[in-house]
Amino acid sequence: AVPIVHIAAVNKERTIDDYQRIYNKIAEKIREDDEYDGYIGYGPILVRLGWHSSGTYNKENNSGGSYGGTYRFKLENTDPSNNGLQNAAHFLDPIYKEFNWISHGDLYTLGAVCAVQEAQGPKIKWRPGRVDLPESATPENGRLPDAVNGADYVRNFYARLKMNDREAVALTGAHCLGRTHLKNSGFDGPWGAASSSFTNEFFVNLLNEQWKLEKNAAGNKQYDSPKGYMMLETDYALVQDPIYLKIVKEYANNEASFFKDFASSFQKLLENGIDYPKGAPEYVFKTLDDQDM
Ligand code: HIF
Repeated sequence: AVPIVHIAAVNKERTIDDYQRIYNKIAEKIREDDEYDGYIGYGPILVRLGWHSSGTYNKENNSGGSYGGTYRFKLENTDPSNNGLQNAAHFLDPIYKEFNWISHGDLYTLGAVCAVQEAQGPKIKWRPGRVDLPESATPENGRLPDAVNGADYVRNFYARLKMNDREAVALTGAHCLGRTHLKNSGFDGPWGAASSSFTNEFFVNLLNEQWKLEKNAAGNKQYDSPKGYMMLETDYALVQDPIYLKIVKEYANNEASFFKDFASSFQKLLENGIDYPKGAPEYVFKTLDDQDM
């Protein structure tokens, strides 16, 4: 088969200021619509949309991924793995209306980068150039991960996204954000106390809480702690596998190390499958705080 090639199309008319304006609009709307999901706000679900629109990537034939913005097509946005993400897509609708020159893939990924940074997470380098592809480019359902699995599955899943063990563990730290919802995934509860702040709390809780495997109200197994926190089986796999465990301990003790590795792994996740021409611009956005906004 002919390999799929997705070359970033850089719009020479646009500068970092144009994208920073979109970043600021998203950030201000996160701040304004703060009552969403019991005052967790829209940040976590925007991170999930950015990653799910990228996480369909398959390194075997370079298909899927964020490039084509195919989440906007029904086949992809009705994948049961994407339950609940319409809230993030609707959040972005007015932003897209105002800045309709941006591609969907650029918007979904920029939303995730904005949400991580505004939650006090690391700065994540971001590059424009994704192009809206036609519906025929939509990947089939079933490429997103299933949480009822152990370390072997996690390792294989991340390998399809070209992620090694360190990158897999670093990425999983994003589960400090948000929560699981029975009506979306059949799981219930948050991973920790600070669901709207990006910290290394996920790793600290994984090591320090008293976890018990239980069946939730939907009949699905999850690990629960006395404080009301939860872990998916794929999360808990990170303390069951000795190679993963060593990295979990490192990140629990060294937030800076987690931030550094998360920033590079998350950029890679959002850019999988895209070829950037030499000299393609790479941006680091200012937070609203940085701008005294
Ligand atoms: Fe998640 N993830 N994720 N995830 N995820 C959920 C929610 C969030 C997996 C399963 C789930 C990543 C990897 C994996 C976020 C971010 C990232 C939910 C709950 C499930 C079941 C959805 C719901 O019920 O609303 C699995 C199996 C993964 C791979 C093994 C990434 C690394 C951690 C790549 C990642 O960045 C975020 C943020 C949420 C919270 C969404 C919310 O609405 O609060």
